[in-house]
This record gives sequence, C-alpha cells and structure tokens, in this order.
Amino acid sequence: MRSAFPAAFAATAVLLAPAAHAAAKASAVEVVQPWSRPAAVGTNGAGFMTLTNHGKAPETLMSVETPAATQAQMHQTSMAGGIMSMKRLDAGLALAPGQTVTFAPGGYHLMLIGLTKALNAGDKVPATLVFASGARIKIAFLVGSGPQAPGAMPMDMPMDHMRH
Ligand SMILES: [Cu+2]
Repeated sequence: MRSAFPAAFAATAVLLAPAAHAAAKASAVEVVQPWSRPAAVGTNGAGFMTLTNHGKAPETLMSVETPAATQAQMHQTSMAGGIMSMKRLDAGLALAPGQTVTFAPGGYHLMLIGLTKALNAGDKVPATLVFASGARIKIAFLVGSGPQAPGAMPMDMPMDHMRH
C-alpha cells in the first residue's frame, strides 16, 4: 500500500499539469507545506518546504523567483565544531528519482533577501520554483510558525536569521 500512493500521484500530476500550466513544462516534483516566518520589511526572511521527486528522472531545483524579496537564494545551514554557518547552493538542489528533501530551520532553507514588504502571520508569499528541466512550479509560503500547526511553537534552533 505504501508505494501505491506516490505512483498514482505522479501519474495524476503529469496528466493534469499541462492543462493547468499550459506555458510551463510539467514537473513530477511535489511541493508540500511551504511556510515562512513573520519578518519586517527590508530584513531577510526564510522559506521552508518539502520537495519530492515522483518522477523517473533526476531533477534539480535551480532557482526561486519571488516578488516578495530583492533576491531569493537557496542556502544550507550546517554545524561544524559548534559553529553554525551558511552555504549557498550555487549548483542548485538535486533530487534523485523518489527522493524527498525537506527545507527546514537548521538545514536547507530559501533565503528571502531584502523583503519588499512585511511578512505577517497568515500572509501567503508567492514564489515560483525553477527546475533544470524547464519545469516551473508556483507555490505560496504560508507565514506562521511551522508547517503543521500555524501558531504552535517552532521546534528549531535559536538562530537569528535577520543578520547573515
Ligand atoms: Cu540563509
């Protein structure tokens, strides 16, 4: 039973996507629970989400476009010797067939550099994910404190995201 759902989902997505987005190439990548945190205008925000490649071919997330920030970059947070650092994913984020990657506090995140307006709880931040295959997926990051329960306490490391 467990393997039946993703296969069925992928088939549905491939069939429906061309009609819904006639101008864009269909993608077998599924994006779930995109969310962001409240942040002030002019500061940096962060976007989180879970990506799954339901397709049979590798896919790479190359960039993210959004009118909500001056620039959007994919970053990876890592800990080394007790020091937290950020690395920009210049080569994009590769998704092997069947692979799921989660963008979450303390790991991969989308950096929204120079927010063009304040992000308040309940806002939806529009963005387009651009893939190496040419596929484009439109999403909206829901502003709150986490992917499951907006309003709940976030379970993440105390990292100041405004200053890097
Ligand atoms: Cu960052």
